[in-house]
Amino acid sequence: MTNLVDLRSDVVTHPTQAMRKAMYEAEVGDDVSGEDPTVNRLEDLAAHVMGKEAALLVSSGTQGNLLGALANCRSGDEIIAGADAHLFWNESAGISALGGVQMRLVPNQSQGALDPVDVEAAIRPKNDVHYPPTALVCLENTQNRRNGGVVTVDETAAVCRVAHDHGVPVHLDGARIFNAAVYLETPARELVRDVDDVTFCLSKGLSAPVGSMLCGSGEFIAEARRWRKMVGGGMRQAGVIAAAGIVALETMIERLAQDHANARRLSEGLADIPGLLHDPSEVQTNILFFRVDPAVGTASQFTRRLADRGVKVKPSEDRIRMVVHRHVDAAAVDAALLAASETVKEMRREAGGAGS
Ligand code: TLP
Repeated sequence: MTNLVDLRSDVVTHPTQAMRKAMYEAEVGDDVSGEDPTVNRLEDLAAHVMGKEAALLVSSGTQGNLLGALANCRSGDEIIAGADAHLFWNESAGISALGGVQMRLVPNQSQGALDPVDVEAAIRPKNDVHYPPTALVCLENTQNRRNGGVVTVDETAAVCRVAHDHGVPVHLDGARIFNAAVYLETPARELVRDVDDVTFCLSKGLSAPVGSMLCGSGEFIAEARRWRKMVGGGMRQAGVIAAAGIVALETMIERLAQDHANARRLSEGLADIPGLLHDPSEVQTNILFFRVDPAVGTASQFTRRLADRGVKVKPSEDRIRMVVHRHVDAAAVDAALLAASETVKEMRREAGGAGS
């Protein structure tokens, strides 16, 4: 059966026609030598949008987080991050493996923010040879594993205040920062005002085919540029990629509100399906998680059977994640809900009517 609805991630979005045209027509040069005019334009635009001095085009969000760590830390340092951080769970331990950096985890609050009290308590005392120096605090907004939860300006400021009081810089994994900005109706630059550097993705809800941006001070970006070359991320005529990124930043941000509205529709529909456990009050942006009542079956059984009905989702331990994006409209949401409801009905029948 063909896939009717792909809810695995917003990374599956294809470039728009306007992006394809811009890529076709892109003026290019050798970006490693700083000579690609389209990359330079994108980097200037990203720096402006984030209110930072400079920006760097990187291959992925993972590379943005890696360079954020490499440029801020030395081998033997320690990073403080949320226990649900993407850079802890889903980036192949790159920061530890390539940066020689240890991670100290503090709990994420329900929508993903870190408690400044926890962060302050985790900062290592200086001048004690037993401790690794705390070199960086990492935040994430929106918080992927917390239902795409939104972290507010005040919550970000509070953590930055304690980190900065101890002379520790703050890196933000803002892969989906524009989802937070649209949800809060606050410009992204406000949300990142207090962090020292931020990475965000062009290739998720914004629909560009490739690329993320790392933004920060001129000095920091110069250092990150050196590290990018070292990890093999220096690209040549990357203007072809950057052209789509410019279209993404100029035209694709506001429409994320549609994804949030469709995610809400999906969330409310899921909450009404007996046998699925889901709380719509947790959903703010385009990501949602739910569980299958254990009396009915497991997340992986549900995922397999849903795929047979043409709906692709991602199991994540005992939860199932759905991510709404540009290729999922209201009709696709309704089709996914029907498929989910029929799947659970079938599973409940087989389990002898279990689950409520
Ligand atoms: N997240 C992806 C992958 O984990 C599969 C997804 O589908 O959600 N930070 C955050 C918060 C992210 O969600 C992701 C990607 C990244 C960083 C890494 O971005 P990429 O995939 O560009 O390396």
